[in-house]
Amino acid sequence: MSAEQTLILIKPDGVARGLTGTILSRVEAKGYKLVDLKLVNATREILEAHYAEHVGKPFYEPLVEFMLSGPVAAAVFEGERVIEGFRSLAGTTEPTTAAPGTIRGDFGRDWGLKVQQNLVHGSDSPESAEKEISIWFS
Ligand code: D4T
Repeated sequence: MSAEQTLILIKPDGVARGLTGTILSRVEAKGYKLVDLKLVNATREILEAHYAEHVGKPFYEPLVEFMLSGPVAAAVFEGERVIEGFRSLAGTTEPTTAAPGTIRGDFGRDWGLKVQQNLVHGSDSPESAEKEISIWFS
C-alpha cells in the first residue's frame, strides 16, 4: 500500500504575508515528505469543486472571494497519518482560539471579516485528499 497523502493549501493571506516558507518548513520539520508544490491562481470552478460542501452557507461567497484574492500555494505531503498530523499542526478553524504552537494559533487572528482568514487548508480524510489532489493538480 502506498503512503498516505494530503493536500495542503497556503491560502492567499499566508502567501501575501510571506509565510509560505515558514509554514512549509513546519510541515517538513515534522517529518512529512513534500511530493508536489505549485503557486496557483484559483478559479471559481476549482473553488466550487473544492468547497462543494459549503455551497449555500453564509460564508461561502466571502470564502470564494477571499480565495480568489491572490495566489495560493498548493502542496502534496506524504507520510504515515499525514492527514491527521497536518490538521494537528494547523490548529482549529478559528484562529483567535487556535492553540498557540499551531500554525493558525501562532500566525492567525480575526480581522473582523465575513470569512475567517486562517492561513491554511488540509484535507480531512483520505477520500477528501484524493479528490482535492485531483482538483488542484489535474
Ligand atoms: P479548511 O477547509 O479551509 O481547511 O478549514 P477547516 O477544515 O478548518 O474549516 P471548514 O472546512 O469548516 O471551512 C472552510 C473555510 O471557511 C471558513 N469558515 C468556516 C468561516 O469563515 N466561517 C465558518 O463558520 C466556517 C465553518 C474557514 C475555513
